[in-house]
Amino acid sequence: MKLKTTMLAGALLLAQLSYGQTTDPSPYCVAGYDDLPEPWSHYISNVTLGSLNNSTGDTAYAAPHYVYYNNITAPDLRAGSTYTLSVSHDLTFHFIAVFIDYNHNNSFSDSGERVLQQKYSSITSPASTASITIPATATPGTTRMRAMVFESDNYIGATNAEPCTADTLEWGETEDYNVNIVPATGVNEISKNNADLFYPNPANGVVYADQSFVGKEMTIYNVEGKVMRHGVIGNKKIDVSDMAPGQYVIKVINDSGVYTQRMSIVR
Ligand SMILES: [Ca+2]
Ligand SMILES: [Ca+2]
Repeated sequence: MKLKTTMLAGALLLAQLSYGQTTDPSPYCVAGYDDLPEPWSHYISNVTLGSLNNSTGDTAYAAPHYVYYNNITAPDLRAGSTYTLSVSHDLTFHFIAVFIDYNHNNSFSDSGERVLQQKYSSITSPASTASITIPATATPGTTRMRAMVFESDNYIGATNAEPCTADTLEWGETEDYNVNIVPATGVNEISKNNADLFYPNPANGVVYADQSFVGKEMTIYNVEGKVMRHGVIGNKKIDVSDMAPGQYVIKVINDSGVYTQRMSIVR
């Protein structure tokens, strides 16, 4: 009996090692399907984004067709950079949608977090793609992404797909992933200059702005995207001694476009 128990435990451990993904979406909302009034398969067969390339075949994950692939290496996605997202699927459903919880509040419903969506009439290819730009204010670190395909008579006429199924959706598949948001390097994505135009970086009590920014409007965000400072840059010397140590993003609109730079304050 003990041997059997040990063998069973070993088999379970092996299964976990081999198939470490989970069917528990928490702390995110439920996103399974009830297969009612009768089973009808819809599936995601591949998700590609950066170094992520996960093929899962032409059948949905076991009912209720939700799986979180938390055992796959998360692709690095740099804030401010643009990537091609591709989702392959069958063709007979109502919606495909992908969400990324950029601000880490355990909800996919914030503005800008639905990064791909196609509705029934526009789904004519077995692959849906979108060019997505990671917001400069996206919270760095491990970040949840959710891909869904579904068909549901309860959802006909809806304008947008929602990230939670709440027992109202009939047929589909949902796949959750981790992506890793990497802070912008502090290099201007738009400017032709390659150096920090706010310096030193990391800063302590004072940040100096490039002369071209004097008189321009500046916003400083924390890593959660909250505005910490907003105003016109009066002179080159900006006092940040009242700001807590941490990571920030400085955004300035000057004559040549929008400039963003990741800035550390250390003491
Ligand atoms: Ca799949
Ligand atoms: Ca969110």
